[in-house]
Amino acid sequence: MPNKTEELRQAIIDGDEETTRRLSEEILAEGSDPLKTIEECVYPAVAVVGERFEKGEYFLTELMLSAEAMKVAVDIFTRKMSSEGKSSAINKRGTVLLGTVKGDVHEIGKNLVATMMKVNGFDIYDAGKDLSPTEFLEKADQVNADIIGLSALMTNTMLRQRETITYIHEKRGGKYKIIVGGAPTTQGWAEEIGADGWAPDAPSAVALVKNLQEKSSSH
Ligand code: B12
Repeated sequence: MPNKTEELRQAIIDGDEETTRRLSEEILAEGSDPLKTIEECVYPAVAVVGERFEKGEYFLTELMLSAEAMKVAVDIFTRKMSSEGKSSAINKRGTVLLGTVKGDVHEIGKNLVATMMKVNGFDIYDAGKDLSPTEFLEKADQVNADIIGLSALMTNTMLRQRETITYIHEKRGGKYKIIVGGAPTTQGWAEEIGADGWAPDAPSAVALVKNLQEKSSSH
C-alpha cells in the first residue's frame, strides 16, 4: 500500500487536483510539517513532470494540469505556515519586493519564497509575474523596499534579470539590494550580473535576506 506522501506525489504528477486537495488536507490534519511535505511531495513531483515535458512525454495540457495541482498543494501548505508564523512577524526585519521577470509567468517558486519570508518576519510585497524593469522599480519605490527579489524560471528570461538589475542601478544606484533566484540561475550567474545575492530555495532565500539586512543595519 503506498503511503499518503507517495499518493500525493503521484496525484500531482497525474494533475489530479481533487485528490491533491484531499490528500494535502489529510496530511496536514495528521500533523505533518508543511515545509517538509512540500520538500518530500511537491519537489519530486515537479522534477518528474519537468522531465516528462522535456522528453516530450507530457504536453502543455498535462504540464498545466500538474501545475494547477502543485499550486493547490503549495497553497494549502503555505497557508498553514503563514498562520503558524504570525507571532514571529512582530519584529519586522525589513521589506522585500518579489516578482517574476518580464516574459515569464512561473510563480509557484516565488510564492513559496514569499511565504517563507513572511513567516520569518519580513514585510513582503508580491508584485506578481511578467514584470518589466520599470514596473519593478515603480513598485519598489512605492513600498519603500529594502530588497528586491527577481525570479526567473527559463534560460531566456534569466537574461531579464540582468536587464532589470542594470536598469535599477542606472536609476537608483545601490539604493536597493537585489537578489535573484529560479531553477536555471546559479551563484555564478548572480555574481556575473551584479546581484547582491542568490539562493537555490526558499529556506536559503530567507537566510540570504536576513544576512543582507544584518549587514546593512551594522553599517
Ligand atoms: C509549473 C511549470 C509551468 C506552469 C507554471 C504555473 C505557475 N503558475 O507558476 C505553466 C504550465 C504555466 C508553465 C508554462 C511554461 N513553461 Co514551465 N514549467 C513548470 C515546471 C514543471 C515547474 C516549475 C515550478 O513551479 N517549480 C517548483 C518551484 C517550487 O520551484 P522553483 O520555481 O525553481 O522555485 C524555487 C527556487 O528556484 C527558488 N526561487 C524561485 N524564485 C526565486 C526568487 C528569488 C529572489 C530567490 C532568492 C529564490 C527563488 O526558491 C523556490 C522555492 O524553493 C518546470 C519544470 C521544472 N522541473 O522546474 C517547467 C519549466 C520551467 N517550463 C518550461 C517551459 C519551456 C514553459 C513554457 C515556455 C511552455 C510552452 N511551450 O508554452 C511556458 C512558459 C510560459 C511563460 N511565458 O512563462 C521549461 C523551461 C526551459 C528553460 N530552461 O528555459 C521547464 C524547465 C520545463 C522543461 N523541462 O522544459 N510551466
